[in-house]
Amino acid sequence: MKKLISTALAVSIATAVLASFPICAATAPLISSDFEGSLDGWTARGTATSVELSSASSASGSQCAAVSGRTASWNGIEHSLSSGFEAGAKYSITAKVMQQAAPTPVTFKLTVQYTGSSGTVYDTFATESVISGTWTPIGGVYEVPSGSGYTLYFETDDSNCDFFIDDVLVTSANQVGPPEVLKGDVDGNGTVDKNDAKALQKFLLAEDTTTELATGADMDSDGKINGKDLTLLKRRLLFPPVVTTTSTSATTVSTQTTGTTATTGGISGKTDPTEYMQKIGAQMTKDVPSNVKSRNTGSLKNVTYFSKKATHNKNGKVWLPAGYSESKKYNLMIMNHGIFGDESSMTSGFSVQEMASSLIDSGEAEPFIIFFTQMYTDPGTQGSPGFNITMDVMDKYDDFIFDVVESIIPYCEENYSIMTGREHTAVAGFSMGGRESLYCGVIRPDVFGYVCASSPAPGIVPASDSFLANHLGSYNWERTARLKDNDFKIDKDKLPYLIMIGGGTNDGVVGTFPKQYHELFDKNGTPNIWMEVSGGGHDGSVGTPLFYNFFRAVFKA
Ligand code: FER
Repeated sequence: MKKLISTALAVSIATAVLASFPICAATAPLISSDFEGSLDGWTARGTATSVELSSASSASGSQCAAVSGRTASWNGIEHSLSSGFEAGAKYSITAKVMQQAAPTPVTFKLTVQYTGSSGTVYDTFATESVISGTWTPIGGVYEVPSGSGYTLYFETDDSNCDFFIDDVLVTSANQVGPPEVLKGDVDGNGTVDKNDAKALQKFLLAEDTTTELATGADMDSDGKINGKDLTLLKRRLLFPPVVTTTSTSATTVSTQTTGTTATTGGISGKTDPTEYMQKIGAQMTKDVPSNVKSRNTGSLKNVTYFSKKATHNKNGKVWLPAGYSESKKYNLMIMNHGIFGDESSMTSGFSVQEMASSLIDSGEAEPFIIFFTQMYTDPGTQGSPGFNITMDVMDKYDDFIFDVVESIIPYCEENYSIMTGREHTAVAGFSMGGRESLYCGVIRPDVFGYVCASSPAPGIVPASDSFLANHLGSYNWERTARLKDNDFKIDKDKLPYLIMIGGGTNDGVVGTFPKQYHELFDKNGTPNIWMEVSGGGHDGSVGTPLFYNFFRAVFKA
């Protein structure tokens, strides 16, 4: 009862607070398609293309629109923007897209076709890289250029893959008079972050009704502040809108009758990865000379970077080899920890810095710097999640793939003297960090040329083991794993130069899962090196010899 009263009180106060800011009346969306009942005016673009409602997947509800049979990248799904779409006005256009057909990321494009003064214009205003199996938000604010016959459509960059769309929303984004409303900015400080959610929650629980809320608290623009706004704000923090710049100069394309043929644009390499892995595989050793592990001559320091995916700062540690100098250029190694670990976890127990020091100082390894990560990537959590085994937590570990590509590597490029490109970028890790390293290698071979997984944990492909089953009971593994077995097939022209996996015969945590990853690569014809340590457990007994071999071979193909 107390809670009911306080909520009612909070709402009435909230309404009073908002009354001091005139909020423009919310206008009905131009398009709001959830594909639960009908295609809602969406049709196929391209003669061979087919569009239908599907319950194979959905971003919300139980259905989406499925697009198949595309024979060119511009084929897709379209909707006319005939009524209410006015030149000079701004519209927010958002949607979710998903593809399961391409193992490597596909760039999706949101484009408006219209007739301008000099002919047909294809104006792409939002692009998003979409990895297999993940519903991904796409969209932005579009300022309508002068013209006529506007049509909105979804296409891709260089792929003809089948795809799904869901939750398309086109609404007016015009600001009517001051103040400018930043949705979700509850505390009015010009940014949207977890403090806004905290402030709104406090307000709704009537813990703090003295602080004025900014108009951004009214997420759904209904003139009221209630639990719905909090839910929407939490969603907004989980799925930040894609930041796109409204195109000022649209590209005029003279013809699109044949479309663009898919060019994979092969990754240039020095040595053939299959040959390189054969060569290195033959030289593998489990004996690490003790002097190689004896001292660390480099330096380690704490760093903080802004994670776009987590929408807050995250910590890392950077190791620089002895004599590091801005006048030289270094390779970059990303080093990932085990579950519930952090950026300190891999700095002991595996002799990582010691072996890197010794091998770089002696010239046996190409010089590299190491970025020790804290993988957990969650807008709602600072640092590691602590011991908490849920599928949502596993999902936030998998979101590391965005963090490393969008934020960690650019941070290293800005702050250290490193060489860029897959030839100079490696990803390695232990257990959960091995799992994420494999995920990065399989999905982003364009970014990571060298991949090493020590005792990798299960779960990138459907798997159930006692560790998780004990905590979660029965679970729909098929639905939650991000990849399918055949995603372990990597195009010949994109193969990493090294995929090294290690496992111990006495590992009581991940059991034979490491070997299963190796077999999955083999089954898909993807070259890889497997090292089994007899009697090895879930620790450095596998990691140390594996990294020793990896460090000697990395960046040398
Ligand atoms: C699992 C077993 C082990 C799992 C993760 C781990 C995601 C990770 C262990 C570690 O990082 O040490 O089933 O599921």
